[in-house]
Amino acid sequence: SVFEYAPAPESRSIVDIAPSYGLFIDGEFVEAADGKVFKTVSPSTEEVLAEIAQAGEADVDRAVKAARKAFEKWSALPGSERAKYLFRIARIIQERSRELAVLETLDNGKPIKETRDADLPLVAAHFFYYAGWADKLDHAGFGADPRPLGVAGQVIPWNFPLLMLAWKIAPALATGNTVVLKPAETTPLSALFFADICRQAGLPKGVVNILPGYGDAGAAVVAHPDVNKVAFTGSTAVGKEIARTIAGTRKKVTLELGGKGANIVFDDAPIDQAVEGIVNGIFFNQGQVCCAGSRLLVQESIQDELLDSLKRRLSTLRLGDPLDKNTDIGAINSEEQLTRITSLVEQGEAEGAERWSPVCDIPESGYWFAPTLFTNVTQAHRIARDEVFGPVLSVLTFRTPDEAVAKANNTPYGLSAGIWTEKGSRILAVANKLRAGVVWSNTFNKFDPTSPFGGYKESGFGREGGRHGLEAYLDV
Ligand code: TXE
Repeated sequence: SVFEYAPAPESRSIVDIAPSYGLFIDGEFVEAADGKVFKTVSPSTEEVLAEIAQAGEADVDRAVKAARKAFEKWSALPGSERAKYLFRIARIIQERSRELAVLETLDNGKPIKETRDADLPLVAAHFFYYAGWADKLDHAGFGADPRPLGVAGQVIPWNFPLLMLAWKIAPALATGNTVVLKPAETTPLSALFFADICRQAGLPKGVVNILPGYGDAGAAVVAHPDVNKVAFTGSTAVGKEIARTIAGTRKKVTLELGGKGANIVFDDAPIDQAVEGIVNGIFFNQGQVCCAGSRLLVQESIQDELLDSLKRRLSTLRLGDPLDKNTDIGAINSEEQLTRITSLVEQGEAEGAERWSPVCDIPESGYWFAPTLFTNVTQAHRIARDEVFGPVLSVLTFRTPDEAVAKANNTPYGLSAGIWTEKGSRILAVANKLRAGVVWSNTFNKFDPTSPFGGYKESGFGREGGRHGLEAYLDV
C-alpha cells in the first residue's frame, strides 16, 4: 500500500477515513459537493497513488464559510494559546516526519534524502519559529494592537508541497488568521496528511481547511468575496492573473513567482566548494526550485577548469528511485513539466548552444530528465532567459565584476543569486548591485525561517519568512 506507515496511536490517519481521500473542511474529511475525484500518480513509476476528492466552487464557498466562522474565536484567542497549537503541530510534524518524508517523495518524485534532511526539518522549523511569534506581536514593532486580516486564501505549487504549506499556514495562524489552502493537483497527499495532524493537535474546526483540486479551485479561492488575503506561489503567468483578479478588491496579496538565478563564480573562488554549490543550486529537487541557480556566470579565465570539475562531479550523480536514500536526482514531478523542460532544452540546441549530459540510465517508466549543461550560451538564447524549472544549467562567461552584475540582472526575474569569491569586499559590493531577493555567498539554496524570502521584478511581490512574513497577515 502507498500508506505503509504506522499512524501514531491517538491519530486517525487519512487512510482510515475513506478509500478516496476527502477535502478537509471544518475539521472533517468530506466528499466534493459534485462528487468529483481525481488521481494523483507517482512520478517515478506512473502508478496511481490515490484518488482524491476534487474541490469546486461550492466546496470553496463552504470552506471559506467555515474559516470565517472559526476566525471569530481563533482571532480572539490570546497569542500564547495560538502558540500552543502551533508548537503542538510542530512537534507532531517531527514525530511523524518519516511518514511525511516518504509520502512527499512518493507524490512529488524528489529524493528521500532531500525530503528527510531538508524539507521536513524546515517544515517543523517554520511552525516552531512562528509559534514563538504568536504571543509577541504587540511588541514586535508592528504598532500597537496589530490585527489579523481574516480568512487567508492560499494556493501553492508542487515543488515543495509541504514546505510551501508551512510557509503559508504557520504565519497565518500565528497572527490569528484562518486558512483555506489549495495544494497543487499533482501533490495533494502531504497537505491531507497535514490536515490529519491539525486534527491530532486538536486545532479548532475550520481554522485550517485544505481543498485539493485544479487551477479552477485556486481561482475560486482567490476570487471568493469573503477571502481577505491571498498568498500564492507558482508561475508568473498565474501570478499576474491573480493580481488582475485582486485589483479592485480590498484583498491583500503576496506573490512568489518564478526566477532565473545567477550563480556568479569569480576567478579566486574555492573551486571545489563552488562546484558543490553549483550542483546543489541547480540539481537540488531536479532544478524545480524557484530560486535555483539556473545560470552559471563564470569568470572567463577559470571557465575550462571549472567546467572540467563540474562535469566530473555531474558524472557521479545517481539518478533513479527517489525512495533509495543514495539517490541524488529523482523524477520530474509531472509529464507536463517534463514536456516543458524537454521543449526548452530542444530550443536551446536549435539556437546553437552546446548540450552535455553525463551518461546515466533512465528508468523505463516515470518522468525523468538527465542533468544537463549548456555551454556556448548567449543572453539571447531562451535557455538563458526563460525559467526551465528542471535540471538544466546554462553557462555564460564574464570578464569583470561589472559585467557579471549586468548579466546577472539582465532578466525579468529577481529572486536569487550566488557569489563565489574569497574577497569579502567583493561579496558586499556585488550583492548590493544585484536585483535579487536573496543573495547567497559561497553557498547556495540555504533556507532559514528567520530570513525573509521573496522576489524583485517579475519574481513576485511581498516577503515570506522572518518577521517580514508576519506583516503580510496583519493590519496595523
Ligand atoms: O504552475 P501554476 P505550473 C513555474 C515553473 C513551471 C511553471 C508552470 O516555471 O514550469 O511555473 O508550473 C494553481 N488561479 N513555477 O503549471 O499553474 C495550480 O493548481 C489560481 C514556479 O504547475 O502556476 C497550483 O496549485 N490558482 C513556482 C498552483 O496554482 C491557479 C512553482 C501553481 O500552478 C490557477 C511552480 C489560477 N488561474 C511553478 N491556475 C515557484 N515560484 O516556485 C493554476 N493554479
